[in-house]
Amino acid sequence: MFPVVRAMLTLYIANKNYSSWSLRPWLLLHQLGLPFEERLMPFGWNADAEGFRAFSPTGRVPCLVDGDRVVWDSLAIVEYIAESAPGAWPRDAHARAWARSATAEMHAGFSSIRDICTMNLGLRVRLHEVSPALQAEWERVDALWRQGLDTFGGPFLAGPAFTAVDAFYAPLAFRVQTYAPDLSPASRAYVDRLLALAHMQAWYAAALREPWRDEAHEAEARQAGAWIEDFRVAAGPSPGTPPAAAAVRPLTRRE
Ligand SMILES: N[C@@H](CCC(=O)N[C@@H](CS)C(=O)NCC(=O)O)C(=O)O
Repeated sequence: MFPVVRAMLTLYIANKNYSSWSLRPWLLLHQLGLPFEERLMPFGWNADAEGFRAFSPTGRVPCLVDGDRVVWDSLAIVEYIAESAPGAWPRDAHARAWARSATAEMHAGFSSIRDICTMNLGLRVRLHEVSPALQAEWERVDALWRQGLDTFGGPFLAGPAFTAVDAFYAPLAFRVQTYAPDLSPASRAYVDRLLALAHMQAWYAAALREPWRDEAHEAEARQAGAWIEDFRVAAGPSPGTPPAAAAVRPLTRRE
């Protein structure tokens, strides 16, 4: 019996400057050293036709394609990866249960952080106001991170290795960089560790090089606060709608 050789994984993502959900499986795959092809589809691509539905059943990213299998939603993708990569979750059962709970909390919650402190990597923003709901969510994040680091000994949330729970909170590290919420020294040090990872730096550098501006995301960031700095390259032409023949042939980039 020959082992089944599966096709190369293909991960569809959107703009690195904006797409927090895309970062999660992208980072986990890289941290685990699993090869995959990255297809970056800027917001607005194919907008006049079916948009991201050309490759994703929900019209959203991330979306993983493995031969004839399509896996959508970041958490489903992480679980799919974990089936063939045991390091995706912590080895220790207690740490694994905690990591899964914290991951689920991120996946389903923190709506104020997501709505107000939207991901926009190149910006540094002074918020107009920090509502009680937003403050409470940052305090919850801080408590959760401290609990994981204290309980499992760090340097990552569920112990010595980077796992899926770190991938799920990685976009918050970029949001801390942009919006500078008050955090404990332990959480701040954890953010610095995430930001120092080579793959986080590669994602960040690529985000700053993107010339595309998605007006909906830009408007959210304008509404949130005053822009202190914008480190992105100058805005260039929008990705527009490719000709019909090329409509399902997305841009491909490899890092
Ligand atoms: N629950 C989904 C959320 C995915 C999501 O909202 N993705 C955004 C980009 S970060 C998207 O594709 N938006 C496209 C749109 O709204 O048209 C997941 O975990 O993957």
